[in-house]
Amino acid sequence: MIRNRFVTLSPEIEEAKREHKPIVAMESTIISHGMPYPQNVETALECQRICRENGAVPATCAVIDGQICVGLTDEQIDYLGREGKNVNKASRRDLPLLLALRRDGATTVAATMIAAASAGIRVFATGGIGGVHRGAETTMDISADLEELAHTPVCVVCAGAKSILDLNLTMEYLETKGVPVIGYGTDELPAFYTRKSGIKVPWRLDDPGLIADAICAAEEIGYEGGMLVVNPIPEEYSMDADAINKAIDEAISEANRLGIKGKETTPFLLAKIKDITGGSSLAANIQLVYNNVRLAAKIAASI
Ligand code: PSU
Ligand code: MN
Repeated sequence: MIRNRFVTLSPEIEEAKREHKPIVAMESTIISHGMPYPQNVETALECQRICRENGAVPATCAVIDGQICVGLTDEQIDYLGREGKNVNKASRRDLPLLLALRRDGATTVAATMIAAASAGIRVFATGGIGGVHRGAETTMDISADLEELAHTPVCVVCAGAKSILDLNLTMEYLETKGVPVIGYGTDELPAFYTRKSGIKVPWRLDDPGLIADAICAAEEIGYEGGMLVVNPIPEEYSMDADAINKAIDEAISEANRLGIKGKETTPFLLAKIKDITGGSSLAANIQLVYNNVRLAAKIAASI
């Protein structure tokens, strides 16, 4: 735990730390850039409720006025949701500047892992992580989320990765960096909107308690880096693979045609896929996040 003048824990998180209660971190780029208003705010608040219902204290993270905030008020969440893309999308490389200039930033998985680790929080729930983009062999577009998983000791629970990414290369990268990838109740990497990708994961665990044991073992040996738990979207909300893959291909072609690059790529693709699918991808996205929060709370409670 690294406490300094740039990190603020909410009173609820301070108390949870003091009393050794289970805590689950959550990101805020998903609020500002990952979903439209008002579903983004409704989803973020519902995630916090589900987290509490499953025995853990929610710590949504963002940079507000140059402070890394661990635990946000409902008003702060509403602000990030309403402002949407006007808020800086804050990944690792943005943090020093946002702090020094006293700006606001919605934290990506990478930046949220840094916030969580600075508060000694070991479990983090989100929807999808960034990864190696398709065509990365020429663009070198690889999300900083993967490097963060290699270095920062936080267990991230997600629904796999969208096929806007090259899933095979993403798995290779995680292997090279020594990041454990654990399928929760599955042998396969889920592809976010669908439960299967055809790509094997190195480990499968069916019990949140065993995932907690792995986190504790890593901590005891001073293991550098985090872990990735991949949790398939519940069957009843999973999408038709052909339809969603067609929408993703179309969104990628459009991004290439418009020359979208850098940090704009992922938010552009997410919004485009939502439009192409007439909003049904958003409904699936919301449900898989809830499912991940439930699992993360159970893992945190077992530590
Ligand atoms: N994937 C999603 N939804 C998201 C993101 C990714 O399905 O909201 C967001 C997360 O905040 C993630 C970030 O950390 O995008 C990755 O952005 P980039 O690819 O620019 O690193
Ligand atoms: Mn990128």
